[in-house]
Amino acid sequence: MMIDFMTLRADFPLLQQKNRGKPLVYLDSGATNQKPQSVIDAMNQYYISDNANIHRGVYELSERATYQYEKVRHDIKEFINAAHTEEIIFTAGTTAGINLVAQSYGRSKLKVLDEIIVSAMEHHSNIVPWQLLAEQVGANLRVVPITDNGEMDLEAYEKLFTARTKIVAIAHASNALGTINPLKQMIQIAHAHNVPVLVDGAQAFPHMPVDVQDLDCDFYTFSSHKAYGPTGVGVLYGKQKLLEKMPPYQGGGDMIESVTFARTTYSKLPFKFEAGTPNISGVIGFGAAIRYLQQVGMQNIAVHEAELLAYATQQLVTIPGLKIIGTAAEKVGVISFVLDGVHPHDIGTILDDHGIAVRAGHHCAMPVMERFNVPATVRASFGLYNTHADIDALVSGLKDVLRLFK
Ligand code: 7TS
Repeated sequence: MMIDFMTLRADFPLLQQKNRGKPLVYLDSGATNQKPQSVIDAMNQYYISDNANIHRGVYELSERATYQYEKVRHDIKEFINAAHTEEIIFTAGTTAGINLVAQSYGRSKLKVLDEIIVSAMEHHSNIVPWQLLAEQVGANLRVVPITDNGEMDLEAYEKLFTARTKIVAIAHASNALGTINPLKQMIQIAHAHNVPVLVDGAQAFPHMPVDVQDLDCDFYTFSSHKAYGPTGVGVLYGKQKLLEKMPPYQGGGDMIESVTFARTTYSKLPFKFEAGTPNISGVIGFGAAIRYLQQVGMQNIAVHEAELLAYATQQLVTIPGLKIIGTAAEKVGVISFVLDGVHPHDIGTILDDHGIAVRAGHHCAMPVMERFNVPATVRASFGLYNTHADIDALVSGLKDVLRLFK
């Protein structure tokens, strides 16, 4: 089905506003993206008519809330093609999912001198939880280097495996470079060494179809707020046979079967990993976001954003002194760049005056900045609502930056 992306913009009420008196050009979807009306409505409707705690009330309202919450779990299972609904754990976001795996799987499996493979293009949330684990158990991190164009160095990756390697944690797509990693190949290599792989899907899930069985990843995490849903909610997918053996990460209500001071037993999956009252309205909002993504179609989104990326790249390279950081063959709609003689923060501030929202900084990927020897970059990142006009505005804003600084 052909989708007219121009008309989809009208689904996002926030995009109709001005920024510093100019029409808002929102190019920071990598940080968080805007929400369609249907997501906002679903959350409002939940509070207007269905709010109750879940999994405990015998009354109709609680049953309704529980049904809606569990339906989203089922819908996400279908959306990412997981084998079982119990493999979908609701979390607070990508960061929470990675910490869960590091502390539950990692802490129970890793011993002194064991090794964790991460890459040099990871977001801090796929580095620091592993460093914390490494400190706790006496393990070490091994880092996959990246090439000059921002791709994973696969030869080096393969050489990092030793008998001590216990887990690999890699991004599906880099938030600072845009690189889409050759996950299937990387997972096959890890599995050949009997090592499980956690995928940080934060920057891929909103942009392309994801099939966890086809990837054969062991864990896959993502955030709702980068996928047109609300903040404070996300998913950890894990293979059932791994999740079943993992100890609970947090204790509390809803994750137990019975509690006595002598002995507590835990709930079955997925509840074992969902202690306390979860973000019910957030999950329901995320469910509406998934329906929205299904209506537009992930393949359509991938094609639209690839076209935007090609157009933006072609336009930006015409700007004198502009250098794109991250020129991998396969990229999501993320362009990081620096401009000769102008600090990225100054570029961000001038663009803001033009109504353009971009991110300037290290993007929570300081090792990437170090690798490319830059203090920071400007990053334009796209969502399904972006158009050529947004990119034209960016280019015109950058020409103004040049006028002011030269
Ligand atoms: N992993 C990647 C690759 C990310 O890009 C981010 C957030 C996270 C993990 C953490 O996600 P969270 O939802 O738990 O915070 N990235 C960004 C960004 O690029 N700009 O702001 C947040």
